Amino acid sequence: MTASMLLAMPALAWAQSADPKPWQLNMGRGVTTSSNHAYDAHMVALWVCVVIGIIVFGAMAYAMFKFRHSKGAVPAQFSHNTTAEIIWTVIPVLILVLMAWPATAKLIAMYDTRDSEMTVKVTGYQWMWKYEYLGENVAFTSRLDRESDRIRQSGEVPDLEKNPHYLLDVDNALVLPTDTKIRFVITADDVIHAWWVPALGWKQDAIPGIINEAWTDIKEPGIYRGQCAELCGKDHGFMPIVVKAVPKAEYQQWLASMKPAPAAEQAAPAAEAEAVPLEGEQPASDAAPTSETPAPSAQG
Ligand SMILES: [Cu+2]
Repeated sequence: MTASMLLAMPALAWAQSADPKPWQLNMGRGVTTSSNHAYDAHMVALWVCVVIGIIVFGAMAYAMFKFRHSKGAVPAQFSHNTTAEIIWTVIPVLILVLMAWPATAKLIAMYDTRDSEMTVKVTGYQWMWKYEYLGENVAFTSRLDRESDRIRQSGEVPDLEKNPHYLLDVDNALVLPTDTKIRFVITADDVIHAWWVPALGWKQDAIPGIINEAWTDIKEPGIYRGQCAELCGKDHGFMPIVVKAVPKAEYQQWLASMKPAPAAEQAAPAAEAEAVPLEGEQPASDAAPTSETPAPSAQG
């Protein structure tokens, strides 16, 4: 029934597929290679724990019932058994190595940003995000949507029915193409923030003066929500993240619509010429949130 419902309402299913559900017990699978790796590693660890739990508690229960005092059991007299100690040391070490091997491979893959097809620079500010599509001349800020802001300022109790994405909506979503290896360079302009969208499978610190890297490849179109994950000041809870993943063709259309109009491009050289006498102010304007020019270091 769930499958037919998903087929009947693809848009709705996409939009909600990655959100946590009430009473959800397990972690979400997410929609990227990294998130699936994390999910797989988690499931392997979970089942290893389940098997160990069954063996250990089973042996304990068996021993308690089989060798109880009322049945005439006599306590063992030995205090050390070298063979047993070697076995119960070696087996856990082997289990840990077997689990660490694939986990390490996945971790290395998570940090391999080579062969990415595009780069988005993410900058954290108190209290919003700025996104720059490097080399595309497209940049914008993304902040808490007005309705969420109104509700939080008014003191009224938010209603899940009326505002299902209270504090999880923004004015400008980060639009990304699906089936594309996207590299992120992540930094901040004031304090440490962290860019976190659970469905993508990772979070990355945004630190002033440092550029961190990450990458993603979103498999399914949809809306994926996240939040700043580093306590960054009084409005830390009010700088959500919304990623809108769309098919490649739709992304290209969107990107074209975001580029400055040709008229504005022609006007740009004149504006630059006027700006020349202000050379001394250059460092300040570099740091301003409105700067359209990506930092050279971010492109390397
Ligand atoms: Cu923050």
